[in-house]
Order: sequence, then C-alpha cells, then structure tokens
Amino acid sequence: MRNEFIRKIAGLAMVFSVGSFAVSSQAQFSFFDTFDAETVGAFPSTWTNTTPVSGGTAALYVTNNTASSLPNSFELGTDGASNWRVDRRFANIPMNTVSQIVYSFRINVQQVSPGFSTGQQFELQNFNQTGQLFANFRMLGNTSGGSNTWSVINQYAGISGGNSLIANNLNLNQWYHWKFEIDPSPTNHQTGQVRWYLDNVLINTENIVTVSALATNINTVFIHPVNNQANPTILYLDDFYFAQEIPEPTSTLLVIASACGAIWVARRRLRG
Ligand SMILES: [Ca+2]
Repeated sequence: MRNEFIRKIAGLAMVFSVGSFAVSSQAQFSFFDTFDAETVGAFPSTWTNTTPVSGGTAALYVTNNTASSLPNSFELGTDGASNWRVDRRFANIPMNTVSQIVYSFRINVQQVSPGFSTGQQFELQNFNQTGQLFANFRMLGNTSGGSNTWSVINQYAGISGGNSLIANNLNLNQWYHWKFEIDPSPTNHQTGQVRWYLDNVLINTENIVTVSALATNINTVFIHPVNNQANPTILYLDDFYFAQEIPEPTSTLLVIASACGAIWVARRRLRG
C-alpha cells in the first residue's frame, strides 16, 4: 500500500515534468513548406515569383527529381541568362518583442557557378521597408574557384562580427540542413544575435545588422542572384520554415521540484 502510494506520486511527477517538456518544445510556425502537396511542374503556390526569369531557360518549379521530405522539393535552376527573384512572404514577426525566431531550410545543390564570386543569396527583410537585412546566406563556388563543390559566405562579415567564410567544399547532390536562430534583444532588435547551424552543429554566431532602426519586423525571405547575375545554378529547397520558439517555462523546474517535494512529504508521512 505504501509503495503503491509512492509509485502514484512518482508517476504524477513524471506526468508533470513530461507535460512541461512538451509545452517547452513547441514551436509556433509562421509557415512550413514541404512542397509535397504542390503540383509538380508548377511554381509553388505559397511563394511569389516577384521577378520572373526572362530569356534563356530556367526552372523555378516544384519537382520530384529529389526531395528531403518525399516526394517533392522546390527547384531553382537558371542558365545565367537573366535576373530573377522569388519571395516567401509571411505575417509580420516583431523583432523587438519576440525572441528565438528560427529560420530553416534544407538545400541540395546540383550545379554551382564556377568561381568564388557572386552566387545566389538568401535575404530577410520587411517587404515594405528595405533595411531589415541580416543572416544573409550566399551560396557560391568553392574558394579554389571550382564548381565541383560549393561554399557559403556571410555578406555582413566584418560588420556583424561573424565569420566571412561559413562553409567550404560542401558536396553537390547532397541534402544539407541549415538553421538560423535569430535572437533579438527583448528591448533592442539591433543588438541581438544570429546563430548559424549546419546539420545541427553551431558554426557561426554574428550580431544582428539592421540598416534602419525603423525596421522592427520581418515578413519576407527572398532568394535572388547577386549583382543581378543569374549564374548557371541548380539547387533544390525543401522543408523551408519560419518558427517562433516558445521559451522554456520557468515553471518547469518548480513543477518538478514540487512533485519531488510531494514524494518526500508522502514518504515522511508514511514513515511517521
Ligand atoms: Ca518535400
């Protein structure tokens, strides 16, 4: 009887702690694009073809050639003939009140332009107000000038304190997971940090760079070739998302501590 009572209390403690953990691990997604329900061969319905490719041949559409989550991904392929830009817009995320915004995608580069210059750039901003720019991710040829592997640089190296060359000699035809934790200060969105993760390993930390102090929210990520050059590049994107992490509730430890306290009291009472 005594052991059964203690087991019940212990079980209750476990439910409380597991329940708290479940709440703390939740993320509130602004969007999560798997492209799996999209029509193969069509431009993805959740994206905006802001500057359509004109001239030459290009592929900006949903494909089932390869995917991280099956069966589809978003193929961005250009032959170098023209400029282009695609946007993923979403509801405003305020930068001065929300913390721990996570921006993530999986990318598979099939072909990259030779030379360690230009390339394709991923940018964040407030669509109606230029200037909310940070965590710029630029993929290009490797540092040796070759196109048999690819690299990533950060545009704001030297300004933000982060690294310039983020990664080099990444393999073609391989899926990589990139995640950015955007962690603005609760009171000043210009003094936070952006942490870069490659396949869940922290590889770069930089300070947030905002050109305008008025740019206090983000609602757009866009991809475009640098310097208006659409270098011959073929890449696939999948599992593209924005989420706000729900902070660890400070009550978690209190709940566990109280449950453990209840066990201690129960033991004392039964002994007494
Ligand atoms: Ca997919």
